[in-house]
Amino acid sequence: MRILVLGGDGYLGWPTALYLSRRGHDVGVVDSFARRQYDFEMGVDSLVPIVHLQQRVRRWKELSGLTVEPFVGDLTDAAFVTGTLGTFRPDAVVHFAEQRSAPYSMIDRQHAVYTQVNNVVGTLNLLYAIAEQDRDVHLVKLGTMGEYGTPNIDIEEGYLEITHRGRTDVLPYPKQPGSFYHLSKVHDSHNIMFACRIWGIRATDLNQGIVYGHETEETKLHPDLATRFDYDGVFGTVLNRFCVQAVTGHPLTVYGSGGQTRGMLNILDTLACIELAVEHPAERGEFRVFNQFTESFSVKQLAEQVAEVHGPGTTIENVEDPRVEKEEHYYRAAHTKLLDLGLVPHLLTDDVVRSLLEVCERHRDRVDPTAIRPTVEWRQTASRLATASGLHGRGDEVGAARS
Ligand code: NAD
Ligand code: USQ
Repeated sequence: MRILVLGGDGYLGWPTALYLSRRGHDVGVVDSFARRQYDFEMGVDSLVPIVHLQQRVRRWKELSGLTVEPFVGDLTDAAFVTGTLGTFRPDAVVHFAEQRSAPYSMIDRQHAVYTQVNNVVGTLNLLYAIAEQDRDVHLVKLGTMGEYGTPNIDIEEGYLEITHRGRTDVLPYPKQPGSFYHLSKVHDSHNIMFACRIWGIRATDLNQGIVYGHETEETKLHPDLATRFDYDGVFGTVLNRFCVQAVTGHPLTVYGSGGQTRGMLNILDTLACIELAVEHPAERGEFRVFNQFTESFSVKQLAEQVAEVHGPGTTIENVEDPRVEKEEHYYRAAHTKLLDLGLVPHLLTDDVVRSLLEVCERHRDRVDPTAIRPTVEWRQTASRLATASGLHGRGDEVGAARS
């Protein structure tokens, strides 16, 4: 198949591109390098050094003999999206290309607006390009388990059968997202569902849980093929952060009581899920939703496992939760559809934690200890809201999203 990976310079997009390329697909990658700019803005860097996209692509060709075609541009630029689809003519588009940090979206008004413009407009441009050019292109879109929030009932895969005043229907599952970033994914889901209905597009929304891990079969082949690894208080995700904290002797920063429970998956399973979704496309006009995670853990459980594997001297600190979220809650979410398609999960064993700790140990000299603590507060005071957070620089949000 011809597969276009949007966000192909990112943490998940790059390993996905290599994985699909190695399996015989013709792969193109699209990226604006927005993620690298957030690093400059925040003054942080990937724990594992990453080379630029052109070098990655050259190294992959040299080692595998396979070509991954790069397209540099921004999805909020409609002409670029239309032109790229027209040139590459994909069978499937895997869409990772969004601003994906909840804390980044909560810094201030500018960052919230930037996040929603970047994500929602980028996806809308893509929907229009597919509708105009080839409605058989299968859109595989990365959503998030955080779209559902933490309701006091079981979470289903996208839809819920409801009986109300004697009548029954199957309706989109109610959404209670916890940040302006997570809200952008909800808005995307609605737009994609609507496009499927009116234009007959085929789409799969992958409501992915939190990804951990770093190395894949392909990225391990050469340091130039490594993907990024974020550990800072804005972009680092919880388990990856705890591992960096453990190796640098920093207390593991459990927010609040640590009862927040989330679906998680190994980066290797992200790749497998994308492959399964692409190889089993949605029907024409179908808006299909898969919950993409393999296990659920509370934040406290994750910290305890890391502390136990890393050994004596590792401490856990209950930091006041900078977010507004339930610290203790019911959590049971369905995730059978990808298993039914053949997913064989890689579970979070102590060996997996050990291998993550090894990656962190190898690069510990690159850790900036000042980047570890959380800096973004959901409950901002009125005065702080008025003056914003001091982290300026995105200027006119729409302009920034397009530049
Ligand atoms: P990432 O930030 O490392 O990668 C996203 C890439 O998209 C970056 O390279 C960025 O430059 C690019 N991008 C952003 N906006 C763009 C635009 N307008 N035009 C072109 N390129 C653009 O993020 P990631 O961790 O690889 O996540 C990829 C996707 O998966 C995101 O949509 C995210 O919401 C979703 N997701 C991630 C996780 C996780 O734990 N990492 C979990 C669930 C869902
Ligand atoms: N947390 C801590 N300590 C930390 C960091 C986080 O206790 O040092 C807690 C948070 O309060 C939260 C949970 O861990 O309750 C998860 O936080 P996270 O930063 O690991 O993940 P999140 O903000 O939810 O976002 C990440 C990705 C996002 C993706 C989402 C999947 O950045 O792109 O959509 O995971 S999900 O959580 O299912 O919505």
